[in-house]
Amino acid sequence: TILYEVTDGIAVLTMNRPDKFNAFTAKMNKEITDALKQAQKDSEVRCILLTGAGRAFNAGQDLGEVSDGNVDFGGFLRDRYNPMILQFRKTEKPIIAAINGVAAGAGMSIALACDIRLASDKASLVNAFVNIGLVPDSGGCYFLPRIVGIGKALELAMTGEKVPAEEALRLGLVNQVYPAERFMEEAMAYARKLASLPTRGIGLIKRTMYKGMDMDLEQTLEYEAYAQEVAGSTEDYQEGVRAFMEKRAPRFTGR
Ligand code: LHQ
Repeated sequence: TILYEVTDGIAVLTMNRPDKFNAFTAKMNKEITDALKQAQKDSEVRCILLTGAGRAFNAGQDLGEVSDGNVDFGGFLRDRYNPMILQFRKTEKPIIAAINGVAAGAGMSIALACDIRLASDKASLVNAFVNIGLVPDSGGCYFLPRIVGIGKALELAMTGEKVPAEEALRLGLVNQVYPAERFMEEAMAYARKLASLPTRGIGLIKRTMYKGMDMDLEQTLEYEAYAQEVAGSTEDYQEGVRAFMEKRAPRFTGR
């Protein structure tokens, strides 16, 4: 249910159940988790791009699987979704959500768990949980208020209304919007740019900034000092400074 391909240092993960709007099954949750682990291990991979096949990005949990009214919701989330969301955070490489179409429910949550969100002008985000009486899950209650602020987060979660790409851009819910006709080209160009940057430094930025959101100033300053020791020991730091002194463009290798 997931296609995994590495090109130009980018691991492209395509959620591939187009006739079901790429809705999640247990298999898909597991395959995304495994693909992220694989991308983390593969030193050739310097950026990860997550997208959906067909018209949708991801419509959330496949409701066909949970419609009989006898679902262990807590177990469902703890076993399937929570490990997947945590893996986005553990992956110390930039992850882009290339939101090609609608992202709803847990499909919106995984887009929020990515580090950068790019959207097609035909895409939309729907915090669909409330429409079926549920609570935003898969990190929805963590990421959404941190990205758009508590006021807007509560509104989106309580109304479940569809947010079109342009409005999502205005809210800071997505970083860029591109015309649908050239969406994947633009998203891949963005990914290639990220893949050419100091990968270890970026991994440390990701870890430190996310940690900073949950720590006080003093703890964050201390963690920055630690992270800088690690970043300062990379080849890319040496190359960056050398290139600056020599007034030329740096050639980063991700080491
Ligand atoms: C789908 C789905 C879908 C199956 C579209 N499942 N087929 C965690 C723990 C435990 C349990 C529950 O869930 C969770 C986490 C969650 O994610 S809860 C939230 C689950 N997701 C939703 O409630 C979203 C439901 N879908 C929609 O609201 C709409 O389909 C959206 C807004 C995504 C798209 O609307 P449209 O563009 O109007 O398309 P559509 O509704 O016509 O859907 C297209 C097809 O995709 C259709 O199939 P069909 O055979 O009739 O063409 C839908 O049935 C199917 N589909 N979402 N989640």
